[in-house]
Order: sequence, then C-alpha cells, then structure tokens
Amino acid sequence: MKFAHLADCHMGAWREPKLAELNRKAFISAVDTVISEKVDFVLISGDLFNTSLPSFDSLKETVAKLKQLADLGIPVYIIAGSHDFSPSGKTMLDVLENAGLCTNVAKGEDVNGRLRLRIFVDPKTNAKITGMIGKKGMLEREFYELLDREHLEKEEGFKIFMLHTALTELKPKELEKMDSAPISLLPRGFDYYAAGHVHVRNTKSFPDYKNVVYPGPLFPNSFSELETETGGFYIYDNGELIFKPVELVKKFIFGIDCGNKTPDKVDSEIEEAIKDKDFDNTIILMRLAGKLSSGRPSDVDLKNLVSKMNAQGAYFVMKNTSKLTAPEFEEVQIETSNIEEIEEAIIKENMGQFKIKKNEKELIPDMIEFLNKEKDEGETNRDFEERVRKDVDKILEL
Ligand SMILES: [Mn+2]
Repeated sequence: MKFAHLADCHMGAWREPKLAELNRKAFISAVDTVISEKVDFVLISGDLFNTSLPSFDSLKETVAKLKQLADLGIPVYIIAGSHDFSPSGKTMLDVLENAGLCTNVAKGEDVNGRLRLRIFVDPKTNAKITGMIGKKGMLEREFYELLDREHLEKEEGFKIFMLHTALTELKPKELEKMDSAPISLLPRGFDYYAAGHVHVRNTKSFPDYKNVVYPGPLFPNSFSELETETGGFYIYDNGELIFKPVELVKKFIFGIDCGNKTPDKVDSEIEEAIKDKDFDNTIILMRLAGKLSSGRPSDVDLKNLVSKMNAQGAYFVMKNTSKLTAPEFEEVQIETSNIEEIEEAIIKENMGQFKIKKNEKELIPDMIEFLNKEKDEGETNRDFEERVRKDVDKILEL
C-alpha cells in the first residue's frame, strides 16, 4: 500500500503575489509528484483552502489538479480544517465532493447520544479511512468527547484516522500556547494517524497510536514558518515513511543584531552579509532586531539594500523589523504569531463583557469572519449591507 499524506495546503494564502504564486505552485508540484510516485490514494488533512470562500484563481487551480488525480483513478480522501468552514458550516469541500473530486471522510451519525463515524473503504487497497473535522478555537473537542471509539477500535484491517487538531503529546515547544487535545481522545490501534493543523513537521509513534504524522504546511504560511519549515508532504510506502519536500526556491536567511548600533553601521553589516552572493531563485529572509544607538528604524536604508538584493537576482525579499527599536522608546509588542492566534488571545482576554446568548468563543470568530466578507460580484452596496446585517442578526440570534 502506498499513499500520500498532505495537510495545510492553504490554497489562496499570501497577499504578496510572488509568494501566493509559490504557494499555488507548491500544490501543483505536490500533485505532480504524487502522480509520478504512483500512489494508491491521497489524504488531505484539512485546510486545503486558506478561506472558506476561496478566490476564483485558487479554486480553478485546485480543481484542475484534483481532476487530474480523479482521471487517473487516484482517490482523494479529505477532511475539513479550521480554515475550510464558513460560519454557516458550509464548505467548498462539499462542492468538490459533489463533483466527484474527493471524498470527505469526516461523516458520522448520532447513535444513542454518541458520535459514530462512518468508515470508508478504499476500493483498491481495502484501507479503512475515517476522520474528524477541525474547527476554529478547537471546537471539535466536543465531538471527540462524544466519539464512539470502541466502534472504530474493533474494526479490522489497515486503518487510517484523519484529524485536524493539535495533540498535546506532539505539540512543538514554540507553539506551547496553542490549544491542544490529549492523544487519548483518539481511537486506539489505527495504523496511521494523518494529522494536520500544526504547521510544524513532526512524526511520532506510541504503543497504542502508531504513525502519528504531521506533514506541516505544504508551503510555509508566514515569515517565521518560512524561516523554519521546508514545506512538503509524506509518502507512506508499505510501512516506510518518506518526507517529500516541495522546494521551489532557495532560501537565504539572516539576522542582524542592531543593538547599540547606528543605522549606518546596520546598513554596512547588511551590505557585508549580502556581498557577492548569487540570489538567483532565492527568497531572502532578513530579521533586524535590537535597540539602535541613534536615529530611527526608518533610517536604515532598506530601500537601497533591497534593490541591491533584487539586482543580485533575488526572487523576493522579506524583512522583519518588528523588534527593531529607536533609542528613545521601547515598544510593547505582541509576540509574533499568526492572525488567528492573536485574535484568539484577544477574545479570551475580553470574554464575558457582552450580554449575548451564544458562546462567545464560538461567536466572535464567526463574527470576524462574517464582517470580513466581501461584496459578491454584481451585488449592489445596498444588497451587500442588507446581507451582512441579516447574517449578523442570525449569528447573534436577534
Ligand atoms: Mn492550517
């Protein structure tokens, strides 16, 4: 049995066009590899798309690649991740499934108050596949608490469980504050746990939980992920686990400690770091940190330095100056993390201040997502405002 395991493809991510392009190309390249590796089937463990309503371009490219797999008779088994859902619970994955491009295996029914998951059998290999959706704010936890594990544990054969949840036992140190669930919430005795959600590659086996695998994002999703993660996916080949990196560009990563230095001195240190380098097809990640001895962060001549890097062939230059400060004041900074985590932290801090019926932890991310909605094509301003107002009333249960 040979299968590919992808997670967190985040099609449509990155605003910067050059990085958005790499992100899309990563998916295209991964599917091409999957095809040339002649796998029996493909697993996608959530967050195929970056948002519940993906852009036309990312949808078009995703569908084209999934169609290629379908035409070759390579089934795709999928679960929804925290990014795939709209507040109404609708997901683009349903559209893809109706078109015959994938099978959403996170399906179940209520049997005497417990959640009984449906087990899908891959026709070619007889692998038994099931899974659980991931939701924002780890709201899937309540499903795990209702899960009829015995029903899944007594099933015979080669079994795969797909999940989009951080597991406490595998949580990377740098994501200590991330919500997580103990592995004991999962059914025991599966042959492979195809996990997603945590954007850090990690694999581990436990006596009752063999092959718990997080492939990490297919393409890094932020500056810090670009610094630490390669991006890629796994191929499971008869018991052997092989990581397939998706490396479309080279990376040049460097940092300058600007503490007690003048902007001029920082300029010359950056110049020294990039001197005579060939940056062909390379992303440059530059971190500047520390309190300058004089001047302001904007006195560092980044514009000139970045154009030098571009002249040396750089594909794209990314700079992080969030910890670069002027001598006269110390800025208060939230630790760099992704937008969702910051939102979640702020929500947690402010909970309990509103008089509303619904659970706030659930409501606020829904509201943020709703109010983030854009006008549909051809929709008038008036209709758009009316629609937003109605949606908000609905969530607030007014
Ligand atoms: Mn993700």
